Amino acid sequence: TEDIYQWFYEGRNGWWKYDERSNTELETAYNAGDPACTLLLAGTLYNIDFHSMTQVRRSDQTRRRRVRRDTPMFPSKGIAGIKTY
Ligand code: V3L
Repeated sequence: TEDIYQWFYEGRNGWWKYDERSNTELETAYNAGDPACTLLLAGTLYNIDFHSMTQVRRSDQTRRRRVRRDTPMFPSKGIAGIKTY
């Protein structure tokens, strides 16, 4: 709720914001200096690596997306697949 930074994952033609709970988990892990963070997203486990700045499915490493940590004002398609206009 108090996060200054927003995490984004890449879609086909732009960036999506992570949901608020995931964003807080990412910020906590990142600020703790952890190398990576594991998230359960829609029933699927993903690893977000803070060095490569990518998100990858733990069960299928070919399902990889770029991620970014930026201001919440950075243009996005919406939040976690829900479009905002
Ligand atoms: N948060 C929520 N859903 C996710 C996330 C995440 N961090 N990562 C993957 N998914 P994959 P366009 C995305 C969803 O990487 O039109 C968007 O949220 C992912 O949803 O192969 O390409 C949109 O809902 C996808 O449905 O494991 O920009 C949708 O894609 C599914 O998990 C279309 O977005 C498989 O992703």
